[in-house]
Amino acid sequence: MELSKIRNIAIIAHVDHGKTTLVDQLFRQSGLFRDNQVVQERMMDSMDQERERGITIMAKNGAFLYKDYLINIIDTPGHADFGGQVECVLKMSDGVLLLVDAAEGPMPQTYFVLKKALNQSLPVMVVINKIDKPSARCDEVVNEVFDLMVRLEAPDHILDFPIIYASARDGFAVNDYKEQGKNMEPLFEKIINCMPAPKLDRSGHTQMLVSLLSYSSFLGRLAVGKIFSGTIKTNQDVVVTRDGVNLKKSRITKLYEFHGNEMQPIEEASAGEIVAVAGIEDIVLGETIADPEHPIPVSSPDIDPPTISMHFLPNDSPFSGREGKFVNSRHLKERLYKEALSDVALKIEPLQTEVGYCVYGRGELHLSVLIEKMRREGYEFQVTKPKVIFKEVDGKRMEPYEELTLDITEDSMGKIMELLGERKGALLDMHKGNDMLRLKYKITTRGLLGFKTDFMTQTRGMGTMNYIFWGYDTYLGEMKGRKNGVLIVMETGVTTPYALFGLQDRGRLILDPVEKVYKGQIVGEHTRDNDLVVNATREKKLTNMRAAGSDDATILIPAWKMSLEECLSFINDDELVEVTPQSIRLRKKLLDETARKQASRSGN
Ligand SMILES: Nc1nc2c(ncn2[C@@H]2O[C@H](COP(=O)(O)OP(=O)(O)OP(=O)(O)O)[C@@H](O)[C@H]2O)c(=O)[nH]1
Ligand SMILES: [Mg+2]
Repeated sequence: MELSKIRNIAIIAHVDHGKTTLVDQLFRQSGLFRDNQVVQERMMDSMDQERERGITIMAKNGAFLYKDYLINIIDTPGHADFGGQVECVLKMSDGVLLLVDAAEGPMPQTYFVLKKALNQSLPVMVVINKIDKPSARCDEVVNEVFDLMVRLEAPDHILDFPIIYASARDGFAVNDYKEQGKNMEPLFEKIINCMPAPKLDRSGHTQMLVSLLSYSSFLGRLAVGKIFSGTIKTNQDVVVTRDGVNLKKSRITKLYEFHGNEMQPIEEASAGEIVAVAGIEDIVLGETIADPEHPIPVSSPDIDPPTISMHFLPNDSPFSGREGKFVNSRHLKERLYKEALSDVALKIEPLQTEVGYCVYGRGELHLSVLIEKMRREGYEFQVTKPKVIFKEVDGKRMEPYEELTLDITEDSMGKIMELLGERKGALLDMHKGNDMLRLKYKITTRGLLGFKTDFMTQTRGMGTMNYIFWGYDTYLGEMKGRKNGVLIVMETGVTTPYALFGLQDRGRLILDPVEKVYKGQIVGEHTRDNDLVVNATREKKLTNMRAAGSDDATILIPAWKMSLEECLSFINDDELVEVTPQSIRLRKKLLDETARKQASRSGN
């Protein structure tokens, strides 16, 4: 494809503003599918967890033809925890579509992704999406986007951004939102007219920057990226390098281009095109595939540092090895390091004091998505409570802060403000929107850990919360942890309805009857602040006499089934979450009561 006929566009936005839905419509209306072809909704969200959670986790690219133009489109995740990928994939694009919800306006992540695009000097086209919403306020939102650009010190030519209005859901775009929309034609036209073609040298030496990595059991490791210079051919000898000094020899065995979200084999591709290379097993994000005679790397962007960490330990619970396929520390190590190769925001370090790994990431969701992914692949392991990463600056302890934006109804305001007060949040701003109240807080990342669960309960799922990394600031001192102790299983066995019934007054139970449990496992939350060892496996003494009505008494309150995220925010430092393909159990790190007492006496 001629360079002037290529457009490489990344779609960036806040969570849920409609990126993946827009990509669907662009694919559909470009005539990529047969009329009768059944196409899944939000097609780019192809991972299980993406479909279940309704969010994009991995950035992905796809391509389609419009007239005689090749348009590569990169769908990015909107959630702050996956922001590292946005920084990375922007290197493939020559321009961005900044999507903004016509009712919500710019949100924290809009600011973050726009900043990243401006850092890379990419031209921006603004798409005001969801104009079908009755609460849409297009003119105001355009002004807010303009103000945001000014705040970010965008240069004049970017302040003059092209604007288009759309309803990705209803499949139309219009240049004037008062017009009646028909289809996506105006958006296609604006992309080819307002977004630049790549300006690269096709006669230069081969250079392709790896911006996305994935794995297919069929093809092995797949490296996706833009060719920055020259051409790439199958059977070509190349080197893989990050610094131009350390070179790994390799060969291109399989080369692919994209059609929709599928790949088709090709023999050759040239600068400006986005392609996938299969079969280079040790290739890593940010590396360049280059000409062996002229190994010049393309610079890759600096990625924001991780803010939280968690220990991943091999499963040493008494039930270890029963439910998973991959159980030992070698499996754990290989899997974690493999993940870090394709996720720039993830860092892994071996622990000094015990067998296991410290995993650094961008947030609770980032790490819990990884845990869930590994568990589904058959891994068994244990994790500790997430911790934030502190820094020493001039001898002073600093900790990470987030800017938190909440949209809530007025009746939940009191409770939410109280909760954030306990977590040492500072209210920055409060104003009333249509029927919601918007609160802005500056809060430590530590204070925010586990807040989502409380927030959802207090707002009965009606509120929305968003946060972005604010930066490091003064350490705020001790933070109150969990108020309650836990109920701990006294001996290994099977829970009985009789025993659980007897425990209901002591606290909130998290296990059902007839579950296998081990000594030291957590069976519930105590009503008081101390831990209590209880008998959860007691059988009822059989008597010959049946007391009238006594059997009816064993009616159990349904167990509190915590999600993985809830478990992670529930546990204390001396507790672990045991994860297997079939179960999520909570346990004391030290299973033995005497050992726990000794440890607490010696202050460990
Ligand atoms: N009313 C309305 N809803 C829309 C429109 N576009 C998308 N939505 C809805 O908004 C929700 C989020 O859409 P997605 O396309 O998943 O949003 P996203 O930006 O890809 O979200 P993340 O990838 O998680 O950041 C879905 O329920 C869509 O149906 C639109 O134009 N109008
Ligand atoms: Mg999406």
